[in-house]
Amino acid sequence: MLSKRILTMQDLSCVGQCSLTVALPVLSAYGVETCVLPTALLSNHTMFEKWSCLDLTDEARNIMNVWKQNGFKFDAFYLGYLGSASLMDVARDCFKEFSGEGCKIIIDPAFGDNGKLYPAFDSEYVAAMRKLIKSADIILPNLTEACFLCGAEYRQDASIEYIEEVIGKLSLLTDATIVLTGAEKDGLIGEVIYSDKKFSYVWAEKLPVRYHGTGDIFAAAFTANYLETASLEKASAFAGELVANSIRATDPAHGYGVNFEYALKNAK
Ligand code: PXL
Repeated sequence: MLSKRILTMQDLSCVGQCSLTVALPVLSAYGVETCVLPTALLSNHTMFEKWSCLDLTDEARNIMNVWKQNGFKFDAFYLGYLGSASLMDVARDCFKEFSGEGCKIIIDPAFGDNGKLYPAFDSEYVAAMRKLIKSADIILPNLTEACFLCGAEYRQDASIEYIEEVIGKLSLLTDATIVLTGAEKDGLIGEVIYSDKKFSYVWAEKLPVRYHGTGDIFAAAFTANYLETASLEKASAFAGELVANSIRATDPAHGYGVNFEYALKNAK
């Protein structure tokens, strides 16, 4: 049986249950051949007080030169935390060089949460991402990222009407389908999806705790399921369930990520 072959581009945080250490196991568990282009090597993710970071732009160029000679192609690209604007040029060149037939580009902007940018990022990074999402088929921003990208005010208790207004603004910047994650209403959490100029919604019970790294689990599981089902709603529900099960399995004393390993191991 032929499985899809994906290239995921994001950082390798040695400690932290995020980016590549999440994407690889999740995509593999769901039957996707997962190739990686690590964008940066970090001691740990940047929600810890201290971290080190080696940008891998130069090595990515070396890797791509060899890939070209080997003639590699991919069925999809899935991008998460990149680390610097120069990696976005690398990404664009990857799309040009290594897209197989019908290749899908899925981008999680992965630069902020709770109304703030992650510590390593600034408005230049956001501006570069604003350009990169023009190449995407699907983007997976949370509300913070959507607001930064389109210049809207971030509102903590955003109504669905406001979220739709933000998505409307964001859709002026890209033709990509927009799957806005972490929307909330009436005790529920879910996705507001904007595709072919129409909105749809996927809701689940909102759990009373929030943890770091759940966006990366959502994006990896969404990508795996979407490649199989081609359904935005099914992929969102599937990914939301893995996130919820991971949160349920997490000891609150474990503050830097969620127990997705348990959820994956026990998935039916
Ligand atoms: O989970 C997103 C993420 C990925 N990679 C690194 C991060 C973060 C969020 O802070 O710091 C290095």
